[in-house]
Amino acid sequence: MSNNWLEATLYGIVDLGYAPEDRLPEVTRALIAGGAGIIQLRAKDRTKDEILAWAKELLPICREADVPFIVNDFIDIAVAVDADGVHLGQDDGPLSAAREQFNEPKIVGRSTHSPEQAQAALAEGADYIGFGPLFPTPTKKGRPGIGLENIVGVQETVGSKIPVFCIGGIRRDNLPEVKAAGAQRVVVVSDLLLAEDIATAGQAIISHL
Ligand code: TZP
Ligand code: MG
Repeated sequence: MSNNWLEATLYGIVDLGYAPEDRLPEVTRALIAGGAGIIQLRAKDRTKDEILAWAKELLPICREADVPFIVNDFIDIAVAVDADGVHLGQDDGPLSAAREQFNEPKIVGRSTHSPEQAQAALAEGADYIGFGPLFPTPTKKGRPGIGLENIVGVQETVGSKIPVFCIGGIRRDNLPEVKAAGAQRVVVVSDLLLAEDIATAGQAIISHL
């Protein structure tokens, strides 16, 4: 795996809440064509057998494009398919536990919801963080929006060391506001996955960052 992903400005999530399960390969290809420099498989409330099967299906597509393939939540699935990494939330245990289960260096990312959590993730050795949700979003139910005011600070401190991907309620129509607030990299889930043409929408997002 190359380190090109460190330059990624768009992080694509293949989220089973939006992507039809019989179209995951084409959705993944479209996200990559749209410029996503890193891809995550996220499937809440699905069985591990299903997620394992989807991971096996999507990994080669990402490999061929030299785009890292990250599994959300499940270290064991990431290890089983030899994914490029895992993404863990605040309640998903220490990052070191994930690293120990991989027998080679892999990407370990962390969701953060405050500047303090962002700093803690950096100190804990995260390879990148997600920072948000900036706005309330149905994709992450029950979490308040954290607003735009801390982006600059987190970007300057944590973002000078590891990639900081702003996330949560970001759409093509509010991207100028998010960028003006200091965001340099974004994760866009629903607006991209529900777009008529995912690849074109992705390119539009990148060109406005
Ligand atoms: N973590 C924080 S917000 C979020 C996740 C996974 C969901 C982002 O989805 P959307 O549809 O782009 O708001
Ligand atoms: Mg999680």
